[in-house]
Order: sequence, then structure tokens, then C-alpha cells
Amino acid sequence: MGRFVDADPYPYPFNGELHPSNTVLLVIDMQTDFCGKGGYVDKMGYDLSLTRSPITPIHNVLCAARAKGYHIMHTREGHRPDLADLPQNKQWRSRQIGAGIGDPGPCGKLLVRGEPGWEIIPELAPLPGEVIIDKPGKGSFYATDLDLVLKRQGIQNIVLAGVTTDVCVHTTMRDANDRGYECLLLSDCTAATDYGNHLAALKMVKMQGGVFGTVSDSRSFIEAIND
Ligand code: C5J
Repeated sequence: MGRFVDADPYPYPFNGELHPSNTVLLVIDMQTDFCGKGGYVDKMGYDLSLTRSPITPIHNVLCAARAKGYHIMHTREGHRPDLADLPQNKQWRSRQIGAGIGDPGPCGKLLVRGEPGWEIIPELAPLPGEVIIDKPGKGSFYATDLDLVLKRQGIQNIVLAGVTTDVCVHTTMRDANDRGYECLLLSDCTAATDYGNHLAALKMVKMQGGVFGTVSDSRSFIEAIND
């Protein structure tokens, strides 16, 4: 008999092969720039209480997954200090909305590697030995070595958490699904800058019998791995 997480539209993973050795908890972009005062999302004027809402559920899932020996990985979105990897249209678009990537802000240059705002928030700080993937884009596979690292570790299952549901989390989940990884999104461990978009993004995953994977929550995931 396999191990499954109670999830919608199907119990996760499809084959019941849920083990610490083949499963990673991937925490996406829980940086000050996305959920802290003075960061990129704050500069754009969005409600920080939305992107901060997953902090406690992610903390709970991290503790449970670490205790059971599951793989843990984190991502950070950010650009080189000289902005050589910042597409011109991304810079232009961010300046239009008053949060120019690479421009100075209260937490240093927005979305720039090495700046205070780019750091993962202290509540969810990676532990020594946990892989951190630095990415210049929305997806965690684009222009990174994530796929190489996952393959080297024999990982088949990706449990997704972090922000934002409709942008970096969705882009990563779609790409992971295309690559054959079995994906689970924890609904209370993710959030968007717009609550309607968060709900729509969850709904999109579940179409066609789980076109990008399946959706559960922190409580069900913790229950399943402690069972
Ligand atoms: C965005 C992200 N929204 N981490 N990045 O630009 O979702």
C-alpha cells in the first residue's frame, strides 16, 4: 500500500510513492521583496498581508518535512548587481508601476542579488545544506540548474509552497509538470497579490483531472507524512 496526501482532484502522488528520498518541498521566493515592508511588492502598493499569509503554514510544513528527512529547496528571484541579466522589458514594466527592478528602495536595490530585500525572510531561513536556487525569471527551471539537482537526487515529487500563486509558483509548477515531475500545491502555503488570482490559479491546476498536478493544504500534507 502506498502513501497518499488527501488532495483535490486526486490523492497525491498518483502512484502512492511518497518518500523522503524522492520528494522535495520547494519553497518559492519567500523573500523580503515579496512579503516584507519596503520590498518590491510593497513598493508596487499591494497588500502585504496577502503574501505574508503563508508564512506560518510554510513554517509548519518545513518543520514537519525536515523532521522526516524530506528534501528541502528554496528559490530566490533576483538579478545580477550590474543588471546584465535583467530583460529591458522587465525593467521598463517594473518602472511603470513605481517599483523599478534595480532601483534603490528602503531594503536596497529591488530584486537584486545580495541586497537586504532579496534575502529569504528570517522566519523561513534555509538551514545549512538545503539547496537554494537563484533564478532571474518567474520559473524555477529557466536559467537555473534546478533540473540537474533534482535528477541527481532522484526526485520525482515536488511539493510547492511560496509566492506568488499566479506568477512564480504557477510558472514553476507548469514547467515541472511538463518535465514529468508529480506536483502538489499546498493552498494555504501560497498566496498572490490578488486573492481572486490566487483562487483562479488553484482552480487552473485542478482542471482536466489535475492538468498541472493536484492541490492540498499544510494540515493534510503534515498528516500524511506523519502517518
Ligand atoms: C513575481 C513571483 N510576482 N515570485 N514574482 O514577479 O511571483
